[in-house]
Order: sequence, then structure tokens, then C-alpha cells
Amino acid sequence: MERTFVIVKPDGVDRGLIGEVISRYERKGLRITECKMLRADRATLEKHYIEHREKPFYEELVSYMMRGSILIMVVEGNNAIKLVRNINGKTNPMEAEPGTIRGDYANSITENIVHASDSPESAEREISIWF
Ligand code: 3AN
Repeated sequence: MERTFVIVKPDGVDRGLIGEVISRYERKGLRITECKMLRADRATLEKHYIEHREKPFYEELVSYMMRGSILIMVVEGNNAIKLVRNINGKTNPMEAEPGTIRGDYANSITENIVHASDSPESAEREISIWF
């Protein structure tokens, strides 16, 4: 059993895609074990996105993530980390396959609806930051 950390980002919440995102994980056999709606503050986002702090898109990313409400959750199941990333699709919406969340709904590399952890270490680090 594995757990991963997911965010439905402000564009996903604003566009009414929370149910769509959650139902895709549930239909795959994964379980939502923690879930919370909130407005992210800068300090928490700076911890979450520490690996991107030198990137040119960092400020745009942090501002966008503070623009509106987000839904944070812990998703559990066998191979949850890889399965959730497959369901989300590639970061760049032009490379995300149809049938994935980003392939079906995103057209921006910054505003791409969801975040999910990329490794067991990231999952535990991110869960401890947000919950
Ligand atoms: P992922 O969320 O697919 O793991 P990361 O960790 O590389 O992708 O990037 C974190 C977030 O930063 C992305 N979800 C996206 O919102 C933003 N981002 C990544 N790359 C770029 C880029 N080249 N230009 C603008 N924003 C980006």
C-alpha cells in the first residue's frame, strides 16, 4: 500500500473539476483518505515548491497557487504514486495524452489543474507540509 499527495489547483477548483478529478482516482481503485479545502499561504507554497525556487516560472507558479481555493488530499492504494501521475498526464498539456486529466482539460503548463507527488520521499515530505 502506498500513499501520495494531490492538489486540485485553483483552476481545477474554479472550473468545477473537483468531482471529475476525484472520480478518476476512485474508479481506478484508489481511496481518498484525507481531504481539505483551503487557501494556500506563501510560506507553505515556498516549502512545497522548494525544488523550483530558482526556476524562471517560480513566482508565476506561487502567485497562481494563491489565486483561489485549492483542495488537498492524500490518495492511497497499490502503486498510488505512479497511478495518480498516469491519470494526471504529463506536465506540458501539449504532451499530455487524451484520456488523462491534463490531456482532457489543460491547455497551460502553469495552470494544469492538478499536482501529485513524484516519489515516495516527495509524498511523505508534502503530506507533512500540508497536513
Ligand atoms: P508536475 O506537477 O507535473 O510534477 P513539476 O513538478 O515539474 O510538474 O512542476 C510543478 C508545477 O510548476 C507544474 N505543475 C506547473 O504548474 C509549473 N511548471 C512546471 N514547468 C513549468 C514551465 N516550464 N513553465 C511554467 N510553469 C511550469
